[in-house]
Amino acid sequence: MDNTADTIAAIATGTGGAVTVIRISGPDALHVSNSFWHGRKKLSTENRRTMLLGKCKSRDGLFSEQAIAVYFPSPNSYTGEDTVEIQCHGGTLVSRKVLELCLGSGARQANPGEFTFRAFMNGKIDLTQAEGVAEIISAESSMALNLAERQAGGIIGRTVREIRSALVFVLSECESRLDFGEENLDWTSTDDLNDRLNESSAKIGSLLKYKTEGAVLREGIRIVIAGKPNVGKSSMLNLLLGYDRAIVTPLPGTTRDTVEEHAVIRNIPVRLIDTAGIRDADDLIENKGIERSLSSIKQAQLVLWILDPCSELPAEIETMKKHLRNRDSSIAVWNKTDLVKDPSSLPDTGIDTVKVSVEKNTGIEELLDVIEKKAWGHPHTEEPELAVSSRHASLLEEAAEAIPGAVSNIIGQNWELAAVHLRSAISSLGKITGEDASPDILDDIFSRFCIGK
Ligand SMILES: Nc1nc2c(ncn2[C@@H]2O[C@H](COP(=O)(O)OP(=O)(O)O)[C@@H](O)[C@H]2O)c(=O)[nH]1
Ligand SMILES: [Mg+2]
Repeated sequence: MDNTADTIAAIATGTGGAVTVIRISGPDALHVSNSFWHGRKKLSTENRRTMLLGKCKSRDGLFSEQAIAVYFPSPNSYTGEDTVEIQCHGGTLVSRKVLELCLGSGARQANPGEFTFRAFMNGKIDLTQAEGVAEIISAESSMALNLAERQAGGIIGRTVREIRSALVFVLSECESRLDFGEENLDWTSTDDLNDRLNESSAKIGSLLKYKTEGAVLREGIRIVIAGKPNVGKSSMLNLLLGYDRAIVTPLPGTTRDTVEEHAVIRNIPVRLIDTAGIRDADDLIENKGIERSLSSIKQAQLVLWILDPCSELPAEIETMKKHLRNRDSSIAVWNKTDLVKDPSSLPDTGIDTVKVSVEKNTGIEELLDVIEKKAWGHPHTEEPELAVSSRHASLLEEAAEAIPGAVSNIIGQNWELAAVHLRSAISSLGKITGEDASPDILDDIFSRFCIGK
């Protein structure tokens, strides 16, 4: 994808819409477009950024379709290059034919993410913004969307560049002391240098506070619904999904395999996993299902352990404790509280507990509150300012780890070693914004985009 000298074209919209947008970007965008698009006015600098009505025509005259075209001259376009966007009737065949006209007139089919890659190469956006664009497309909740939009707007890139330029300043001071050590130039004091480094560490720390937000919103969490047979696990899955996915019967042992579905709970993308009820069973298939339940519990980030208040209570709690590995990431849920006279008299379970009735739809909001709190690791009433992705977080951590070494070597006037630590931190930060990103990193990031983006 490193060739940015040619002109690329792609269908930029999904199939099935009423209108299709075809994007052409590169030095020959105007020439390519004018060779098949014909209107009363030609696409030109005089008519830039104006919608013009015309037709896309094949040379043999067999294909002719009405289309609107807009010319965005470089550098004021998404890619920073000369760009033309053509809007034609939706439909796979029409858009395919218009794309073929582009390719027949000298453009090349764009690779996934290539328009955004060019925007990055041309300095229109940094790498964090490009990643933000991808996240806007894949956002699953309005919170994830708002945060992705903020990232695409450059909020993370700006902060990282500020930190990086503070480190670059300190590095240049260390290097000039190395080069001109004897000449007693007008140095910045070592205290001042270290103040700048400590301030940078603090800024990195405040970005890293948003690591959980990033992981939860981007990767979501796995919630396993477990418990003995017939306690209402499948009923709970159906309730949380909002539709009947799993079979619910009064017969114990109905769910024999794990059932996995995707949902969004309070803005958090989740995979909900309903499991076979855990008991000593003679049935081979049921036993296989129980094995799967136990391994699902091990892989879960959160377990909802459903308890039946009409059963043998101490044994019910005992089974739960036997199978739960991490009590902090588990919630005990007394279900069927509609069947008990006094739910407040139910015994203590030793872990966070909610009382609900799936049948009567009571206590569910409280359950969602606890799920939300456990997912974020803390109460989360407002939308966070940022959501730092795991790629950014690990590079920020690398940078943060290098700074104390720089500080101690500056105190010891060990300029050479201080410079080594600083260069390492600067390079980690540069990988976030893209100044220092290797072709591998770029390929990996842009290949996740769709064609036409
Ligand atoms: N009274 C009452 N019955 C419930 C409630 N939740 C589920 N049930 C019933 O309990 C039985 C077992 O439910 P199911 O979801 O299949 O349990 P699972 O075996 O744990 O998956 C079904 O007959 C449900 O209708 C509840 O809150 N109250
Ligand atoms: Mg079930």
